[in-house]
Amino acid sequence: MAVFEGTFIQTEPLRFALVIGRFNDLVTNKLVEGCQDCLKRHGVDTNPQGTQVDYIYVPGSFEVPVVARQLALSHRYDAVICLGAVIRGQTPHFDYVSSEVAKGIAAAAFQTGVPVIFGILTTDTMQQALERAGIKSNHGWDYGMSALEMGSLMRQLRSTLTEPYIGNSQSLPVSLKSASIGSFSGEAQEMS
Ligand code: INI
Repeated sequence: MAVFEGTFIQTEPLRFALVIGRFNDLVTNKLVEGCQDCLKRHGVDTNPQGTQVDYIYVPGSFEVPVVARQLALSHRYDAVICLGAVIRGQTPHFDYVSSEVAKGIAAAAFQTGVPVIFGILTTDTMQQALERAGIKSNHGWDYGMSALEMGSLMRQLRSTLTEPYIGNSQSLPVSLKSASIGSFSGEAQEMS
């Protein structure tokens, strides 16, 4: 058997989309900076004019999932990173927005098979949000790390799991391999 895990090196082929909610942009702009810093220090060209990262802005966190799903469906990206900040106010709005965003982001990943990173801060106060967006630490960095890890892991899995596991098939002659596999055709799609 084997161990598969993501890596943080050789990031040149990886491509990412950042979906960013403008609501509470004092916080979300800082998350973007933290995420860019992480990707850049791991060798990713974060320039919007470059070939590795696209930036897509939406009004608020509630709009993030539909866009994330569309981007994931394109299969242009190794991971889609969702950045937003939902801050509790005096009304139940927070609960509606935060629960829909969490469900929507999970659904986008499940439906497409593309890692969709949950980078939505949900806090009680603006102070708590700012502390997590640069004042104490910057979770944008962590979301970048998750994207690198998942993006590279999924590349490995796609390139390895295109054949079903039939015991120690590595040691079989090619003719026997195809005889035991039958007419299987892998569903995994290679990124171009
Ligand atoms: N959007 C956020 O990203 N964070 C919030 O805290 C927030 N609050 O509290 O209202 C918020 N609302 C806007 C929402 O995401 C949509 O953009 C809006 O409802 C239009 O669909």
